[in-house]
Amino acid sequence: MNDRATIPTLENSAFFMPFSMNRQFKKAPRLLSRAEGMHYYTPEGRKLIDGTSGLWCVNAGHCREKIVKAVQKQVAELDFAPAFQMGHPLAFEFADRIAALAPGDLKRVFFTNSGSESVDTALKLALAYHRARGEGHRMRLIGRERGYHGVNFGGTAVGGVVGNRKIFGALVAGVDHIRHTHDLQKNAFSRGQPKHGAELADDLERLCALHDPSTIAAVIVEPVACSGGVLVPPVGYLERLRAICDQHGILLIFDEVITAWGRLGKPFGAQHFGVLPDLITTAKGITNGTVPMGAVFMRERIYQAFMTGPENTIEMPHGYTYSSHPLACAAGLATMQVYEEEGLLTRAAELWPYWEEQAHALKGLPHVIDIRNIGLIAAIELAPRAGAPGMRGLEAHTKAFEKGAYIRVAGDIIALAPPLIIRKEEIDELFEIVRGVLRTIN
Ligand code: PXG
Ligand code: PLP
Repeated sequence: MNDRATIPTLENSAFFMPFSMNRQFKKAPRLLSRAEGMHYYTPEGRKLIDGTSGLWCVNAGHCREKIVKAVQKQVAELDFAPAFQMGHPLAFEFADRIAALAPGDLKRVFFTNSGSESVDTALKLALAYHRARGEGHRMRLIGRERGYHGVNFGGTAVGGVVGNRKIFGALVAGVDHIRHTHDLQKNAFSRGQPKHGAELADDLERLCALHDPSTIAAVIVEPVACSGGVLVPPVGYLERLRAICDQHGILLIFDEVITAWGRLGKPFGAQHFGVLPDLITTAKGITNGTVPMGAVFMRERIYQAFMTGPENTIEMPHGYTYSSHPLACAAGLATMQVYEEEGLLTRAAELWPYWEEQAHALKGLPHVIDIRNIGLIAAIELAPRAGAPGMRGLEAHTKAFEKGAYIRVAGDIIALAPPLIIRKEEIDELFEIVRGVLRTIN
């Protein structure tokens, strides 16, 4: 029998919610119980337009039939297969499928289960690569202020969002950070890449001079820093970082957990910017958010550096129980099929001008101090309320939920990145809701 008294209410639920205001949420929950295409539905049946692709991951829209069917079929056929010293065919097929989309010679793929795991995997690969080549003295890892690289130890250490690191102690030794690129005085209301700030990449030269470049293994940056508030790289900035890394033998890692899989109008952000990193981390859209998965892409020389020595040795003592999980591979293959059939990996480039126009049309609304955009991403930055930073952002989030849109905020910055299937009428609808919300925030 169902004894109601033993069913926990949401208010005292055991669930310790991630990155959430637990107590506030549990008193006034915002629940989602169903999704389809561009929309979420609440348990009461209210329809919400999805303004941030879930958490930047549902690039083809929700509950796509091909992906659903592929996962259903797979779970009934091969639920799990060990990937250590064993394999299943879909893992090899999926690696080859996504490697074909990757830029340059980044054609070798290591599977993980999330962006955080991809980041820590890439950092470990960088350290091990240098060691394999006799440069084990390269132990330092460089991140960037306001960068987000997930929540595992390595990613937290190279990350630069202060609130995400300060309570966790010393983290990982030998980490330093270059400056972020956000400069509203020079670049407010930029469309696409801001004009000013390529020279901020020279901050890496400062760290090279300080630490000696021969101690630095890798630099990790997001081509567009999304979680930290949508910071679009200034024109020439990424090229300059690449040149400095080349000059000093430092590996350049692009964390493309958000920018990969079509967000900028190409399969990878690196292809949009025309800058080739040494490693790329991905996750999220790789399975359209359906089954957790991540993948690290590396250049051939990195892979080959490990393929030396006797063949009866494990070349990379790293991997996860669920690396190349059959459900994730099935979901990923179906996702790539949907992306290809519907042209979704380039659709952001087509929508870009319209998206940009509609985003910048919000200029002049109360508290709006910046609007910036790239690909199918836009950010609306609000002036913080005196003495209460983040409150305007929080209000925007909850009011949008009431008015029929799900959107993400980072502090007082509204971040929009809808599924790549969005139609122009839906772009209008999304910005109309945001406009209505902004009019009511004091
Ligand atoms: N790197 C980057 C660049 C990311 O954006 C991660 C690593 C970590 O991925 P996992 O799968 O471990 O969460 C991310 C994740 C937001 C938001 O609204 C962004 C992320 C996750 C949740 C919320 O900004 N990015
Ligand atoms: N902790 C223990 C005790 C384990 O046995 C394992 C994996 O076998 C792990 C952690 C790592 O788990 P995963 O491979 O899912 O990351």
